[in-house]
Amino acid sequence: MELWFTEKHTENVNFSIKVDRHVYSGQSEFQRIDLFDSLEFGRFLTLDGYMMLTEKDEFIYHEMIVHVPMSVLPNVKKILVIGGGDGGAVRELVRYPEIERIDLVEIDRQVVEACRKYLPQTAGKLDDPRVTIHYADGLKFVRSKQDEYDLIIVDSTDPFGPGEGLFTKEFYGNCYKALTDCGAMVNQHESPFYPVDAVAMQRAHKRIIDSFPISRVYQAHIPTYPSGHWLFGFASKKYHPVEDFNAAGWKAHGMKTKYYNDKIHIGAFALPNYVKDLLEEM
Ligand code: AAT
Repeated sequence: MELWFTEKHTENVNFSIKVDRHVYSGQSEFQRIDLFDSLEFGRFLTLDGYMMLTEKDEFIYHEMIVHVPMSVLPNVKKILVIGGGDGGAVRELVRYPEIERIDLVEIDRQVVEACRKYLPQTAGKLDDPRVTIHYADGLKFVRSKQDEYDLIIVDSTDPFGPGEGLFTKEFYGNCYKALTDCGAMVNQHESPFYPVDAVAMQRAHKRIIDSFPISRVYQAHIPTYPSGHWLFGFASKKYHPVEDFNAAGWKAHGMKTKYYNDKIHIGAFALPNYVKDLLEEM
């Protein structure tokens, strides 16, 4: 019998991946966690039936959420990652020797444990000595922080369930306060394509531009997320993601990447007209 994972992308669109093998299922206090093996995308992680990452395309998401801000902000020493219990963002961050401390705030311990066991490709660097894992709600964690982080990466689930609070005005305001004077926040910013997703994306964007003086959106192609067209937000106190892009500084790291490069960095901020309209029409 064939087994397929299916996610409803809209009422009228299903996205399916043929499953080779069921790997793990668990129900935590917060969500249902499943891992499957597939021939096309390798092992993949879903939460409450929604795709979080696959072995074959996670490099796109994790490189874009990390290397874009890291090549703009000078002197990043202390970082807060909210969500991202799979460890993919941390794996890209620990490649920078200048980073001194990474606080990872993940609400669900069971996600981290499952990824440590079954997804070493992403979780393999969670034991780096610079990383401290806090099992807490990111919304609550940032409330008490002030002038502490050079970069905040919001690697969260979508704006329903446990991730809902990470798309609120209160959360973005607290992130602003938690950042140093030169700091920036990067978040996974949902998809502009299907109207059901675009509404949530627009609402989040409005709240971010109300909270930060500089706010830009950039894009990447992520095959296993709804429509494949995904956005990230770059919200900053001082540095502009394109004007202050330090291509030479980034290249000096000599880092091998599979998606990110200096041309992609600039190009990712060039948005299709329909996306510009969505961002401006609020
Ligand atoms: N790195 C790509 C994978 C993710 S997973 C996002 C993580 O955010 C999950 O492990 C989830 O448990 C955690 N999370 C959700 N809500 C909170 C919260 N309030 N505080 C801390 N962590 C939280 C991102 C996938 C993006 C999917 C896009 N469709």
